[in-house]
Amino acid sequence: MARRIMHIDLDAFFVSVEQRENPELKGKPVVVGGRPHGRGVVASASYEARAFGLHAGMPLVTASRLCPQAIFIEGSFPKYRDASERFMTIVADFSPYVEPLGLDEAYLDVTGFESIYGSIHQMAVKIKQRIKDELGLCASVGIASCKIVAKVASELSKPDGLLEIAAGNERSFLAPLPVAKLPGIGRKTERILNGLGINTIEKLSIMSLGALKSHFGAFGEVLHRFARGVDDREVEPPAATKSISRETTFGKDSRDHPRLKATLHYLGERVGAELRQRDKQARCIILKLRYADFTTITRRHTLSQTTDSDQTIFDTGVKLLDKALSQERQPVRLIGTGVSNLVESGRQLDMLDSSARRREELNRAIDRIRNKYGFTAIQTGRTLLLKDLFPETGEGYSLQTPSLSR
Ligand code: TTP
Ligand code: MG
Repeated sequence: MARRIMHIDLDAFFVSVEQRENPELKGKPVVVGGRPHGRGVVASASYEARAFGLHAGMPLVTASRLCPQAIFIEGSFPKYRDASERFMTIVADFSPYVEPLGLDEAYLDVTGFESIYGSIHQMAVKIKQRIKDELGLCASVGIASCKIVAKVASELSKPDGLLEIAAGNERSFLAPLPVAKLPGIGRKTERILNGLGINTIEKLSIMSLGALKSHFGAFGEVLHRFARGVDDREVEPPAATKSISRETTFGKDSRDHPRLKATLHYLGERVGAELRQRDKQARCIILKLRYADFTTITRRHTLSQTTDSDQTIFDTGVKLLDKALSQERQPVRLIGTGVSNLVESGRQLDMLDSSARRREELNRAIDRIRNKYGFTAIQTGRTLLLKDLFPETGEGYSLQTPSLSR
């Protein structure tokens, strides 16, 4: 099936967040980046400011000369990060194949999604609407058969745009555009190309591969493909979590075995809960210790079967702990436990034997209560000892777990 790729980019992102919070800024030339006479550069300019020639990267001094009436705002990053996270969450509701780029951009592989939304165009309309309703921001969307064309399309459609390039039209769509519109072509490449008389993407697309390689090396091959609207790069979701771990530093160094074990149990339950929440199983259990002199060791044990059970994480951790302590006399400053070599769980309860199954069901029941009332709503028998270590665990019920002890 021919691929459909969507590129979404928020319009004048930093500025739009400021305008959302202060409607007086709407419809005006606004710049986020700092004081007009400071040494900084423009980070984001409203479209009204762009009409005066202002753009990202321009020194603020130049910007205030070109557009003295512009409103300059220093900006505050946590606000933008928050909006960015919410943007990515909305987008992730529409496709599991999302590749976030920076703060305000994402690629989505939406191949085959027309069956859900009627058309990919309709899907894009819905995404834009949710971003508007829930974030108060405008997004521009490009749709095409590959990343590069989708990205150029979203850029060209701005602001508040939506542009779909039909399969087969990639090259003719790019052809008339100036070379600088092709992502990857910066000032320097543009200058070299212009020096060779290459101003449009069409002219770039008919340059020989040999000539491009002689000027730009390996990048010449990329230019050759991109200029013809050819780009087989996949949409790559961020690398999956490789390990999960928790650790804690004691207020006072300790070699007290029950205390070390109880802490390990508490940390192991946290690791197990996250493992199950992510629907993963682990093959490798990790123990980390830091001794009083700051020497830090990590010990691993590989299981014969994958697990997501608190009990297995704990039992394995204790074995590693006992072995490590037998080889070292110092008290412990920090203890941690974790899991790695993760696989999708794809768990089938029926395949487990009855005691493993009971344990599994118990773990899940505990997870449900903790999700509802907080992690410390339940303490398993072994972690009760931690009340003085973690006073906040003193609240809530305690659940003795005889079924966990064999
Ligand atoms: P962009 O998406 O490149 O720009 P934009 O969202 O402001 O405008 P457009 O409508 O053209 O998409 O970058 C997103 C944000 O990243 C931008 O609002 C501010 C920040 N940024 C910088 O801090 N410095 C920069 O040089 C650029 C390009 C962006
Ligand atoms: Mg943007």
